[in-house]
Amino acid sequence: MAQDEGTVQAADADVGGLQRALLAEVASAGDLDTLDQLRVTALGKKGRITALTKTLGQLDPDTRKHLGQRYNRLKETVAAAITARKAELESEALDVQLQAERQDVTLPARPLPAGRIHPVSQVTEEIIAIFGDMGFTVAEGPDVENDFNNFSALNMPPEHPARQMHDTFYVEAEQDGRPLVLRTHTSPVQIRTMLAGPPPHRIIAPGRTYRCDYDMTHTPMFHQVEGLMIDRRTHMGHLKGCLTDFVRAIFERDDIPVRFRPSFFPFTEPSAEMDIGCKRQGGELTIGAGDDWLEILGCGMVHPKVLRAVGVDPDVWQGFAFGMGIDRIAMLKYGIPDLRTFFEADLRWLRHYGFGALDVPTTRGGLSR
Ligand code: 2U9
Repeated sequence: MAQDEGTVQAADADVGGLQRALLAEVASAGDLDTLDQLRVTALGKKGRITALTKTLGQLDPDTRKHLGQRYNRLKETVAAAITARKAELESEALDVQLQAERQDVTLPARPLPAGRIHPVSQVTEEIIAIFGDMGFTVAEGPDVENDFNNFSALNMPPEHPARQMHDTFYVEAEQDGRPLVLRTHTSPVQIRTMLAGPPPHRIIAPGRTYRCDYDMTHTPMFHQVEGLMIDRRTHMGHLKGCLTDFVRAIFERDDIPVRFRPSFFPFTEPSAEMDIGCKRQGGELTIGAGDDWLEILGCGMVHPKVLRAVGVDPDVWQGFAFGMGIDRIAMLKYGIPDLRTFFEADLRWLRHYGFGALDVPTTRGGLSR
């Protein structure tokens, strides 16, 4: 059957008008919601273009074919216009969002929180920085220790009188038939280090230690740092040089006189206590050249029995060890009179004696402010 010319011309004109109208609406859609509404009213199941295609069934085949193609082109044209407008609107929306969430990366950083670093933490970092420069690494161990690591391996067998001096806190748990303890010194860290691997060793062990004691200069928890250097030819001269350099670095004075007095510790032989020069005047203590001495740490050559206890041959390996109270160093260095105030968590005290989070001590950049 021939194409119905009249119907075709009228429909063509309608489609042309509808296309112009729809494209104009698409172009003027101001946001994504409006555009989507438009998509539904034009192309949806009950939309205007869909309604047109439903009329095709009543037409003769030629007209149906012609108009079918025409409607399809209309559909494609409108769909393409909607897609393009959608991309435009999304890009505009992103621009608006980026503008609203704009960050000025040149603004200064937020002010640091007001917290302060505790003097014990600061001095610990200072000590780590000094020994770090000498090649010592930091070793750590648990606060709850077994009898072997805390006592027996350190030449303090059960019933040894030195054990009494430690005022030990016992834990209600046992290992190998002996109670566990809160470590009375950080020496068990050196024992663990030597059990874990062969010499040479060059470590420091800073950390919490516990003894049942409480007065102006003792608290049940305090901080120690101990050091251990084991090598084939390590001798007392190395010990003296290393610790002399250390005290001059920590107190930031090159002229501090030092002396070593003989002493006794079960775990070192020979043993010594190290004093540094100071001046006492009108109740004030100044570290450095003066007519007085101040005990600062204990040290010695590691006892052969201690080396044997951890499987190190004392005829091949030897070395030195030392120990000191970190809290006491902090008191001396920063003029803090009462040890007990360290552990009172008094904010006013901390604001006064504490350090800024960015005062990170290094031997080059300065240890303290
Ligand atoms: C091993 C071998 C030897 C560690 C040492 C001292 C001397 C010492 C005290 C100082 C003040 C403890 O805080 S304090 O009461 N310490 O005098 N410490 S030698 O000797 C060791 C440690 C581990 C394996």
